Amino acid sequence: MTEKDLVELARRMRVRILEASYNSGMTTHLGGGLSMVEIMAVLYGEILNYDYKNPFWAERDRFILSKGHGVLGLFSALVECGIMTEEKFKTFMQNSSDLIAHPIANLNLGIESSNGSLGQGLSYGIGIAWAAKLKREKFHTYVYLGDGECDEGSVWEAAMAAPHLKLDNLTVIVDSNGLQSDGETLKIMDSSDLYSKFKSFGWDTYAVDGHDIGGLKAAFTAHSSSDLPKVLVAKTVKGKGISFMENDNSWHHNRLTQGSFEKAMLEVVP
Ligand SMILES: Cc1ncc(C[n+]2csc(CCOP(=O)(O)OP(=O)(O)O)c2C)c(N)n1
Repeated sequence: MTEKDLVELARRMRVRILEASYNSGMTTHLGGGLSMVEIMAVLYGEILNYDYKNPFWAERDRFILSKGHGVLGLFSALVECGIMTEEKFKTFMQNSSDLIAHPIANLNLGIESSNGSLGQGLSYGIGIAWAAKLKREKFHTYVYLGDGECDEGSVWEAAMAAPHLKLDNLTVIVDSNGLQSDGETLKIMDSSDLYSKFKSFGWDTYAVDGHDIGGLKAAFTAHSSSDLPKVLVAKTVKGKGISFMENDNSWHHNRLTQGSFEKAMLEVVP
């Protein structure tokens, strides 16, 4: 896809996120879903290897949404790339739907793993990547973390293990939007220098603007000569793309009224 196509894909994903959230009539995790959009557009539009007609394809790349509350960022990508149907996506948060506030593993829908309890996904991804190495399978594993999630000690046990195991078939994205549910990430647990932390744990480390499609593509495709796992520490804006949500943490988990929905849509519908 061209950069222009990816920008348009990201715009469509934002429309889908707003519609799904509003139609659910519920509070949903909007801020952290919107900060994911360009990263997910580049991943699903360009980087990940998958067959949208066969989500069970053994050689597909694996994507683990460790910050599971970011489901709208994931589901909007899955429906855009044709793995999840429009009909299924419309059931988001409805009674008896497979699509609830956190992902439940369901390969038919392209959902690789169940998540929601923060701090679990990196260890899970390492297990998949390590098994793939041992079995000489060629796919790549991607794990998506939040910066608030990096307060979890389990992230750092896993971060030590991946370079030790030489998992060059693993890429982590840290969505560094500087906020978490209870406030500023810096004030709750100072994780401001995640770049240096991952670097010191032995990772092939990249600092990127998480909304710059060209920069993201370059970092995802950069080839290191080493056998190290890769991490993109992506500076993002929580609520990105909707001016009144950007950096306003009341949108971490909130409900769109008709008024706020219409106001938000004006910013993403040309
Ligand atoms: C183990 C665990 N503790 C607490 C929570 C509640 N929780 C949900 S989202 C969230 C904040 C996460 O912050 P971050 O990872 O930065 O996500 P983002 O700001 O991008 O939405 C918390 C603490 C949880 N889901 N799991």
